Amino acid sequence: MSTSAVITGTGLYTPPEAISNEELVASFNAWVDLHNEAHADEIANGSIEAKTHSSAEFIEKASGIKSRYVINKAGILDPHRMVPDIPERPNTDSSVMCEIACLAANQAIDAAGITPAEVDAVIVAASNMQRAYPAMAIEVQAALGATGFAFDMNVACSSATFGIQQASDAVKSGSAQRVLVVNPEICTGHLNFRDRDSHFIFGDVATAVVIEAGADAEDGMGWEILDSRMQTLFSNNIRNNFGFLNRADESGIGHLDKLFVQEGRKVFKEVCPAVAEQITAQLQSLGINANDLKRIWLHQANQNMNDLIARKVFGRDPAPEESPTILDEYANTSSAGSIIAFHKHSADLRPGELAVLCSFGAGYSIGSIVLRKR
Ligand code: CO8
Repeated sequence: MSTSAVITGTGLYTPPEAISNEELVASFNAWVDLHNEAHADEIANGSIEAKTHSSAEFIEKASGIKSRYVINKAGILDPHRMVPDIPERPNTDSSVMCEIACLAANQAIDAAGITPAEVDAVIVAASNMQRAYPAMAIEVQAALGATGFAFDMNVACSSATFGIQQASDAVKSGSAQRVLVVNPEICTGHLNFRDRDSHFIFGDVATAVVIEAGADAEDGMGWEILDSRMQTLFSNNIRNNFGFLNRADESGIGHLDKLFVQEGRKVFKEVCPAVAEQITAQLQSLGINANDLKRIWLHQANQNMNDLIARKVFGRDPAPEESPTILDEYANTSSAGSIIAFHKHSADLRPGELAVLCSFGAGYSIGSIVLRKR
């Protein structure tokens, strides 16, 4: 593995519809009132507990989220439905996940200054795949007109950074020359909009990056991948039991564990120190001082988490531009979050400047990539 790997292009697809905290809370509270009215007798005799209203102020204070983009707004906000309304398509049409993946991917391919046919590997790396098979990546490969091979992978929120490492290894070993890693995240499909603790957390988006062998990348273009570190630590604190075996036990069908469930406080406490330690150890082993970093693009799950991690890494309060936030506008978009921050807040870096791209989440999984602007 002598050649280097370079990120030469990024892309971002943002759905046209957005839901503010206020809109989301109004719909949630309307559902709570309907629910409590329908169960007034059981609530009065103590057999069930009344549901409690949500609050836009709580959401912004606890998470930093103000709004989120979604594939379908009306279905989510309808208090009688609270699920996105995304009609199934015939197998002869592009699937919705493939469609948004291609919208991000084509931008990344254009930014890299290559043609789709020059891409010889496609990795769809995301938390929420639309179906079991054929792989989403193979549908994306065909829709783009890419060549070579394609596969899906899922490491929840760390799917993008783990995918970039796979791509980097592929170009370094020569198994591919130009790899597209694409992260279509339709998180609202697996979010329980009737759960007060988590109904505000996620949004929908797609991101993409192109990784090329250094020898193929135009001089002065893109970001050299100096180092990548991946770590996984098993935890049940972020879990979703949806899967093909659900039908083998009818008693569990429709239960809430088939959607996103988390112990948010535990995640916060356990993941923040592990992320800061990983980045710090990585920088030390590369002989890089944290203050030589121009930027860290962190996973976008919670503003308080990011503030804490950035403070631990830099050993001081970083300036807002050193650790950019997109969470306020996009909410948590799982694997896409750090890539959105990278895509939107990287154009001002100059050749030679150093930065870290880092994700963390379910698994637990932590991926950190040190980049140098070419
Ligand atoms: N409105 C008003 N009050 C509320 C609400 C609400 N919506 N929700 C909770 N409260 C109340 C609680 O009842 C509690 O009240 P009390 O103190 O009286 O008991 C109080 O607020 C505090 O509750 P919490 O302790 O739960 O609140 P926190 O301050 O911990 O904030 C967070 C909750 C925001 C969830 C926070 O814990 C957090 O962000 N933790 C980290 C989560 C994280 O990073 N998770 C990563 C998950 S993403 C991932 O890995 C990808 C998974 C795959 C994608 C799936 C797509 C669907």
